[in-house]
Amino acid sequence: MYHGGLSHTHSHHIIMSKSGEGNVSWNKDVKEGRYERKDSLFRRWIEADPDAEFPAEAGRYVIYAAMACPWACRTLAMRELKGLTEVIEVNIVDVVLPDTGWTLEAKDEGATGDTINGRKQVSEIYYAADPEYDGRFTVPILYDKVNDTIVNNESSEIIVMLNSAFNALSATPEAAALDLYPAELRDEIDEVNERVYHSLNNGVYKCGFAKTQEAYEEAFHALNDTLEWMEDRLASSRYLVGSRFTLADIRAFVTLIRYDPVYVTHFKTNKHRIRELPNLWAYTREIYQMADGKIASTVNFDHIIRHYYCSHNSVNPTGIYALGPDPADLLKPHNRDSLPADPLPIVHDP
Ligand SMILES: N[C@@H](CCC(=O)N[C@@H](CS)C(=O)NCC(=O)O)C(=O)O
Repeated sequence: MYHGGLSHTHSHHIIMSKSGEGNVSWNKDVKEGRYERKDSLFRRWIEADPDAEFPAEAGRYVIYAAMACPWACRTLAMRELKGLTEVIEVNIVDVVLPDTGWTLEAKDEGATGDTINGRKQVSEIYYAADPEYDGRFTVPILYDKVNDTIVNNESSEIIVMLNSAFNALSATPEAAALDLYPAELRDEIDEVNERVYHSLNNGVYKCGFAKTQEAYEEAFHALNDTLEWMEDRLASSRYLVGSRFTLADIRAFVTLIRYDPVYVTHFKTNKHRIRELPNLWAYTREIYQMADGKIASTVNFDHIIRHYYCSHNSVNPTGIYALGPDPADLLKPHNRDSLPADPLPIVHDP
């Protein structure tokens, strides 16, 4: 079983230290001007085995997510592709993230509030799971109703669980069979993920939250090198790891889809727009259109745009949000069919 880079034991009391500052990380987790994302601290696993500590069961687990959040939306895309929408509930936080942390007041269209316990703050879920919790109050959260606890709050691990632990409960045999982390490709997927995580997924945040020119420039160059490397790779390869759509593509997509409307301006990642890199742009459109719009259903531009521009007061004090570009562009033909692709055994609902 894959456990990611860190142990998933409760070592967090050692890792985390008390901080008197606000909860949100973009002001707090900065060292010598560089934004340093902290590791997630709940790292337990749901397993197919009915005797496991957290066995896969219908109706037992809930994902708390922000539609704005690229990390959370990885897990929502997997839940859709794996036919698990009737098996795992989703609760959506409010659009704007105040200094005190994510709220669950169903303030915005598309925000559900906490339909399970009626909690108003994401931090309350963390304290229910661990009254001594001293880490960040992030989404996504994979929550267990039976024990009122958090199983895991690290999206890169939640998507691996969703890929295989719930297969017996998937809506269709095709969705159950869908394997986006096949054993024979894991080394290559992990290698791509490593680069894409540091320089792209987290790289855009390092640009946006940098507090020195030097830190910004370092992140900016690494980010653009990776985008250019991906653009080259996608000239002859349908997906990031050859002809097979994998977790590497889901993980890249959630950042690419936010790039032009948000990161280019808000995070100053303006060397390229994805729309000007033909292969990356066509690749982004293909994924958006994939699987009868199942992935597109996890993309909410209203939440994405308002969240970023209106939450990060230190980056954008006026809270004015930028309106472009037209998201309808995503529905233009992707023309990637000339590159070989393994068939994606998902598709229609029963
Ligand atoms: N490594 C985590 C990162 C999650 C994360 O940073 N989520 C952001 C939203 S995009 C968050 O909840 N931030 C609240 C905070 O930093 O206080 C994962 O991939 O699950």
